[in-house]
Amino acid sequence: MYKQMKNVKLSMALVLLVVLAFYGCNKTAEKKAEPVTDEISLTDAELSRASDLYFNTCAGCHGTLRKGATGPHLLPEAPEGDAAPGTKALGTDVLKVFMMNGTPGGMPDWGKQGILNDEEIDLLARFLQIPPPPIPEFTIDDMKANWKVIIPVADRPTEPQHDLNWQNFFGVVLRDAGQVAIIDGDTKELISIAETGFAVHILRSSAGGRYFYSIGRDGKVTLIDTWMEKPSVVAEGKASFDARSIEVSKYKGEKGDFVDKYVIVGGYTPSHYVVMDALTLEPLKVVGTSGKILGEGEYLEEARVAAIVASHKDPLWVVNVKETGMVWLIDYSDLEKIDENTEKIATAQFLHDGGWDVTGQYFIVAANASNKMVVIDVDNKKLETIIETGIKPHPGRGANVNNSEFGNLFVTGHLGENKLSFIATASGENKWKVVKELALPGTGGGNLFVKTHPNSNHLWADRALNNDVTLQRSIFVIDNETLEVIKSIEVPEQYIGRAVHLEYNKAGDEVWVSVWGKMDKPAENAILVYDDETMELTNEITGDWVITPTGKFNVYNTMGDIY
Ligand code: DHE
Repeated sequence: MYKQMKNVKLSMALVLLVVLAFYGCNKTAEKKAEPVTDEISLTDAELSRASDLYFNTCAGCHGTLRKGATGPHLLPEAPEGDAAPGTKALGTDVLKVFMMNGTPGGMPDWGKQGILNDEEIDLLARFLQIPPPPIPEFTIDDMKANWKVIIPVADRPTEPQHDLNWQNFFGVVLRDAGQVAIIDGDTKELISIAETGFAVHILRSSAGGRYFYSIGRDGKVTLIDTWMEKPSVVAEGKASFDARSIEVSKYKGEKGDFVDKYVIVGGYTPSHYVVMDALTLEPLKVVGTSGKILGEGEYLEEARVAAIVASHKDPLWVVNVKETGMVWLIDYSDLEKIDENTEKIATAQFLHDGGWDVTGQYFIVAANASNKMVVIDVDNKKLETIIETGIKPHPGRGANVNNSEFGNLFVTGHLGENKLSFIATASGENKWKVVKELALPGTGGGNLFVKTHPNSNHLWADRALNNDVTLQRSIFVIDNETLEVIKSIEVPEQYIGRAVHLEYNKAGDEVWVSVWGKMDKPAENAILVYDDETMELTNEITGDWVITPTGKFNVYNTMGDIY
């Protein structure tokens, strides 16, 4: 059972649908049905297969334990007070209809899309009517068994082994290839390709910038040394079966020097965080994140770790626990006391992604299924405010726009509606007010990421999850002064895929965009570079190796949290 948690292999189409499901599911059930009385039983082989299918297609939205997150619960009996009926009350036929046709609430039509066949739908419909299997353990011993130092610290170079401008390197996730490409931002040449975990989700840079850390959906962590003549993986480990976030320790000051001492990995399954040695990835500490909703409600075993950021001013990580809606401020200065030195702040449920305001005092994070943005005053370790912005905010790490009328603004887009919200962060009467809402051209939401740079007058936005094929392939440039769209750009027609994720170069005069196409058609995938001022396409990075590019991370901007 759950063998695929250890070796997940999803097709890109499947994952796109998981994403659509995650962001589109409705927490209330749409249909009622006659109860079924037949006893459901599955053979061991069926149970194992159904668990894998569920993990790949449903868990992101409904949770591994099926208690519901963005989507409704999928438990045999409805929990008390929950509007959605139990799956036994819905019965096999109705569940099959949902999986075949989807729902208006955003559930994908898995069957019609050909992602699940009739037999798989039937198996899943029966599986959903029996209690969910427990989440298997993944202990520190399992982590140690998966830990490997490939090049010991003593054997690594003490200075860069190339003359390249490594602070302007880009690490680009080649998602379905399970690789990360290191590209020279000056020449746009490929420098090396590192083998990483399955479906790498994000990269983060070490505080000094030398290393890239990657985290895969399979919980695999890799450490890439950009100082090597050919940047390569120097250590690897595994933190969980399923993960999305990773960050280093960045603090140096009176309380000690923790720069690049520790790395923290957030687990989706099981729900925990893991602290590792930042230079070797040796697992040092595991702390479970299960807990009560907002600190006092129902106890949830499945309380997944979403975004993590590191303070530059204190030995602190900000860890967002999705289902419980608790933001944990973790003081890592004494690993023995890390749990007791953690401040847990109740905010809003379904925390997802976010970033720093420009001062580094506030961390602003989406509680996406609650349609809220949560602001944490990290300096003073307290909840600052919660702002209603729109349907399913999705800032990525957000963008810090400087505007002469409103001062500093933090920007988030929304998945569920066509809106960018500009939130004033500077002191004054507008502080934490949405001072501008901007609709992008065309209808529907689907914006995933926004980005700007201190040296730029522009904000760039994608529309990767819009239903319209033209909008999916388009990016939009907004003037930071007028806060209006000044250009819509469709990627060249030979590239067939979604235009996703934006990243500036170190100087802030170029913007890189991925065209996330099919895995078996590299010629339709590309990394495109636009001049920020003229908004013209200047470079097309292509090749057999450009397979499903998604996130891109410039060393300088990532180490400095510049966005
Ligand atoms: Fe992401 C960030 C979770 C789907 C690309 N994604 C994040 C973060 C979380 C998250 C918690 C914040 C990490 C941090 O800052 O520490 N993402 C999830 C999901 O649970 C979800 C919805 C479904 C899933 O099963 O994974 C999901 N994400 C996607 C995608 O489909 C994307 C577009 C492509 C992919 O890799 O699968 C995608 N997510 C990204 C990227 C970032 C990210 C590029 C980092 C943005 C940045 O600029 O830092």
